[in-house]
Amino acid sequence: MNCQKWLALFLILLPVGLSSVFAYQYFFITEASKFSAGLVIKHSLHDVAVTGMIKPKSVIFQNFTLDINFTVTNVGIYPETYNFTFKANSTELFFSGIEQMAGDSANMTFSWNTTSFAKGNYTLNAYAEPVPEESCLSDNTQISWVIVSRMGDVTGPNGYPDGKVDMRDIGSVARLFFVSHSDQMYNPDFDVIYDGIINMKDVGLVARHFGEMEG
Ligand SMILES: [Ca+2]
Ligand SMILES: [Ca+2]
Repeated sequence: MNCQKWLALFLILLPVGLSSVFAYQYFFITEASKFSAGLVIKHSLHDVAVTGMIKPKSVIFQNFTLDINFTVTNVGIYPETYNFTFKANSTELFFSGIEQMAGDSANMTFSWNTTSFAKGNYTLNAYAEPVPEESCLSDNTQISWVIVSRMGDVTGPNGYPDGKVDMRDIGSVARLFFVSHSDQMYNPDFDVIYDGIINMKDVGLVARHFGEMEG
């Protein structure tokens, strides 16, 4: 829920109340709207938010590095000091203390080297710790996900890495041969050497690991 939208919703109620032919309805709706709007305004004064988390791809090979971008914003009306944390599952990967004037945004990039991470599905959690008197907490968290896979394993029968490198993986990359990031068909997960173009380097890397699997 975005708290600012609730404020707009309550204010819209006001004219609805005015046009009512029943005085008691008018009274009830306007008074309730004023009360609700007042509550929302009061609670929106202190409000920090994670306003962006961008991951370039959803599949990353173990031992590779994924750059993740974050934006945090002070959407309240007071200067705030707060903590930002980024976790993959329960592991804290990045921490930053933030100091912002009202309305300010900050961008951060974290390079996640997956070398010491087990292969598997990771829930990414970007979190702005609430400031005192903040009640709008729904915008303090953004969630995403990434799969860390074995080298060469980009897909499987269900569309996700399946632990083995076979013709399905090579075919998926080869089918996008010479597709670049500006093309609609471009899939960053198949741009395994992540440079904005799917070419022989990408196909070659996957092909070199052909036949490898878990166990
Ligand atoms: Ca596979
Ligand atoms: Ca590439």
